[in-house]
Amino acid sequence: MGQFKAGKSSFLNSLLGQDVLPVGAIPVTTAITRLQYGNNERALVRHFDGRITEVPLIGIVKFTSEAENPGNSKNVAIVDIELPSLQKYPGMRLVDTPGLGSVYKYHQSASENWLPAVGTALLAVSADRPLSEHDLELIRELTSHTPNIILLLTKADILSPVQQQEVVSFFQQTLQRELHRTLPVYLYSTKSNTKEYKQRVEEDIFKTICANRDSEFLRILHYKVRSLSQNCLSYLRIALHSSMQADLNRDNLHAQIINEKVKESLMRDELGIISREHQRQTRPLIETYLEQFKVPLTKKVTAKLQNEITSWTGNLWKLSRYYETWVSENLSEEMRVISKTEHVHFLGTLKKAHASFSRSLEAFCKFLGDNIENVLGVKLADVDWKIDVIEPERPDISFAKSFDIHLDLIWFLIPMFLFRQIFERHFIKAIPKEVKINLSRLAYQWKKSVNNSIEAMHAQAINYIHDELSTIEALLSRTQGQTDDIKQLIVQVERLSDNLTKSRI
Ligand SMILES: Nc1nc2c(ncn2[C@@H]2O[C@H](COP(=O)(O)OP(=O)(O)OP(=O)(O)O)[C@@H](O)[C@H]2O)c(=O)[nH]1
Ligand SMILES: [Mg+2]
Repeated sequence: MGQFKAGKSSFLNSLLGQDVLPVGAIPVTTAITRLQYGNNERALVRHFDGRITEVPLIGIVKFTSEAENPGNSKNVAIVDIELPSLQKYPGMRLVDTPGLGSVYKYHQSASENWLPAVGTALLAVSADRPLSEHDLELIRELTSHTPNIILLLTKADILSPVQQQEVVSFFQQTLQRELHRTLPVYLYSTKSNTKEYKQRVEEDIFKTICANRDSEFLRILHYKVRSLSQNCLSYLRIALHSSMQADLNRDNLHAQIINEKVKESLMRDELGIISREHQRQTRPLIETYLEQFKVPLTKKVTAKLQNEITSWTGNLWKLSRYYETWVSENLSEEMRVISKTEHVHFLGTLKKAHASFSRSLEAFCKFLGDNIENVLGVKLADVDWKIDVIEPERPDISFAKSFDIHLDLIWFLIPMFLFRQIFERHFIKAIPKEVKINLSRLAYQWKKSVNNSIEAMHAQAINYIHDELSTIEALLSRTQGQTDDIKQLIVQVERLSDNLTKSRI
């Protein structure tokens, strides 16, 4: 790797002892070129679309040089070259990359994209441009991709031995100051002392790597995965932080929107109280209203009975049956009439309960709307939360008879011609009680019916509140945080990274 014109391609040609790669005074290398051992000399051009073409070695310049493949218009991904001369480096691949920092932006991106694939990085720095800020930046980037970074001071021939030493110590000082590390530095020249330089580089770098090829490979691989894990972890921690923040915000949001004033359980309690209170008052209210009918009705029925009873014939038993049927029919009819004409007056608690439910819902709606507007700045759409007035059903007014005249059990002992008047009086005297019982039953039947309606309105109000709160709850939790998922990922990545550290080679 290295800046443009650092002498990368020249170095590799020199190492190979063969001018395989194009070199020049202007930016040249335009495609990643890999060199490795092969029985025969051959070059394979791999295109981005997956196409692979074999070209004569001499022809690779058509694909790897800027002059013949400007801006990589031929869409070359990689050129693979196989050379018998590389037999001395089994299992190793030399890679020439386009130079960094030239006017050709494409060269820059091609090399940067290669970074994650770097094994041992040999960073060429030309003696006439000793260690620029770009080189330092490249070292920083390489640090997350490989543990092996070696500096190659190229074009050493343009410096005197003293200057060479100066440059090398400048390298180390700068590295120490800027990156707090040192790196091995090798000198190279294709012009003078090439043999010595080459020998050192071969011995120290390439032969060492080849001798430990597999373990080096694993070591670099582990380093990459660890480094990747660390990068992932730092992103995941940011994600975790923001997710936790989002959870907190959401919880706060929830607490602010669904506060005490609109809490479902409290609303249920409140509506329950309204329902019970009004239901409790229904019967007394109806009974009080019916009170006014007692006296006139008693008078009317008594008069009618007095008028009709004289025509009844038979013994006491028969008389009693007549009486029962007569009272039952007449009072039922009277009750039916009252029920029909007066029932609107029985609905007082129903109307009051309706008003209370409506008020309670209105307040709930307002509080919720205010909360949402305050917290989210959104206005809740107007909802039509009208409680229907549920008309009570007309109760069935045919009452079973209720008589406590047990005298008829002994009718055969009683001579009617002596006692008939006493019995008639007895029957007539019983009328006020019958009227009272019938009115009370009417009140009871209507109470049941009215209270059923109150209960139905109660259920309706609860449904409104439940549905509304469920919708809002669902909306608030739709953006469910990913905190748990992220935490799990962090644990997985940490475990992976730990395992790699333990099996460190
Ligand atoms: N004096 C001297 N010049 C050299 C040496 N090595 C390479 N050069 C010259 O440096 C120039 C660039 O060499 P290249 O090998 O093309 O450099 P590169 O780093 O591959 O360049 P790009 O592929 O464009 O990034 C050429 O003109 C070479 O002749 C050396 O050791 N000494
Ligand atoms: Mg080159």
